Amino acid sequence: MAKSLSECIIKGDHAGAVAIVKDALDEGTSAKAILNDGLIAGMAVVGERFKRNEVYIPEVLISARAMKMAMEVLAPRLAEAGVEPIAKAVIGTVQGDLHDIGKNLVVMMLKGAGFEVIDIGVDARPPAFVNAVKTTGAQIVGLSALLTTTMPAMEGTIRAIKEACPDVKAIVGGAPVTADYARRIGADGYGADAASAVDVAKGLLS
Ligand code: B1M
Repeated sequence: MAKSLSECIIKGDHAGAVAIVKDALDEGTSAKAILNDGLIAGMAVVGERFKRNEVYIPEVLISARAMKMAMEVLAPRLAEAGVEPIAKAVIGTVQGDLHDIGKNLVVMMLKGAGFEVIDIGVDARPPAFVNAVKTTGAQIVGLSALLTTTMPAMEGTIRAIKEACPDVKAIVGGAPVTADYARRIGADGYGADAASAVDVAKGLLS
């Protein structure tokens, strides 16, 4: 099951992925094994290939759709089995910035890696981040910016988040953002791309 399910996710075969999940559940395979060994394992391969520029955004989106449709079948069984997400992450595009294609890819990759993601959308003001982190108890908060003019909003947002929730780990990313800039504004991590953001988030949890 696991290998063929992973293959369906990698190829973006949503009908195949849904069918395998249904069959595996009927055969008594645990929801956790289906999630970890099939779905997450498949998305991990997609993430690695994306980082190496072996696949591009359309392929990632197609794989993410297959993962999403398979998860719709699996989610109730995961809840019944009490399977918890590996962590919660709040993510948004900062105030003044409407770009969300990259942020949405980060959301998909995080979900694909087993995170529960609270997506607060675009043009998110600092209080929106703070409230979302407080109400959900998220361990990770992600900020995206695509404009040089909205990069400074990251600094103020991180300051507000850290003042209100000192334990949450903040990751930043987006085309104009660099690792050096991330350090200077007090972020805990920087993701050069969506797959790296997942690696960084996992690293900050451990
Ligand atoms: Co805008 N725009 N745009 N735009 N736009 C850029 C960014 C720009 C570079 C184009 C250009 O001039 N060459 C330029 C910015 C220049 C600058 O600041 N130096 C620009 C501008 C100027 C503007 C407007 C000001 C234009 C205007 O109105 N005069 C305006 C601003 C609106 C606003 O936000 N207030 C504007 C508007 C728009 C559209 C609405 C038309 C549209 C956005 C649609 C949408 O997102 N729903 C748009 C688009 C599509 C672009 C380009 C063409 C593509 C951006 C994109 O989606 N890239 C862009 C030019 C370009 O890049 N070629 C451009 C693909 C995406 C997957 O990449 O977002 O970098 P990216 O995400 C990557 C990584 O950066 C990383 O992972 C992703 C996947 O690997 N990443 C993270 C992203 N967030 C992360 C968070 C993380 C970790 C990693 O942790 C939390």
